[in-house]
Amino acid sequence: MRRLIVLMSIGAAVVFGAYVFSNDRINSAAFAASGGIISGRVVFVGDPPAAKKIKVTKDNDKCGAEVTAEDLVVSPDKGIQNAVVSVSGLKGTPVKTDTSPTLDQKGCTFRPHILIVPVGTGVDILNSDGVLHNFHTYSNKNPVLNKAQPGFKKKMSETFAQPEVIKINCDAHPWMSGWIVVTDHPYIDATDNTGAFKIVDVPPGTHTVEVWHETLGKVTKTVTVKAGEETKLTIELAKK
Ligand SMILES: [Cu+2]
Repeated sequence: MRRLIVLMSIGAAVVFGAYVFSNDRINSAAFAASGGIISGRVVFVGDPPAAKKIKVTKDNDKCGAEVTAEDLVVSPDKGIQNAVVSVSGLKGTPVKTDTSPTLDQKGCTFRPHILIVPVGTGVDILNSDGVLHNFHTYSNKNPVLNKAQPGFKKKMSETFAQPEVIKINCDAHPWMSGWIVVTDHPYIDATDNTGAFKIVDVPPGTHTVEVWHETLGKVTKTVTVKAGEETKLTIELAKK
């Protein structure tokens, strides 16, 4: 009996192992066939200006005495945060997460400063401050939104049907600004606080990578992607 149990265990392990192995092989084969990765950093050329401070003139108990301007955020090693990197001319379904994309109004700033949103997906607009905000979009392709969000209204949901880079402001706090980037494809990322980005599953071939930053403008770069490989880029932006 004991020997039988041992044999059964070995058998189960072999079957389980074979399953895991074959599953891994299928996954890696699918990845290799489907595309490569474009990753890297967006960096500032020259000496970055010191971060600007903006005086907070109301709701100071929730928003503090000042906020740091986010129109140009550069790390000590010159990585530019909040640049949007995308691959031009590719079609695909945007990456959707299990939870709704979320834009919070916190400390009288938009968090995150740049939110990438798939077309047609509900965006939760939160009010963590509990003060009156007024959400205002400056869009051309999507309807303009100009909505008061009183302190008691913790959440609003909005959907954007057309791909567009939309500037957002708060009419109650003029220093509040951010961006909603509505995308109809998955080949897009915003740089983090080190200036890093990563775009996965890019079809093999030669592509144009576009970088956009709200005050430094746009640059493009040609890149060749190979299946299953990671292509690293350093993209430089300078003050115009
Ligand atoms: Cu506000």
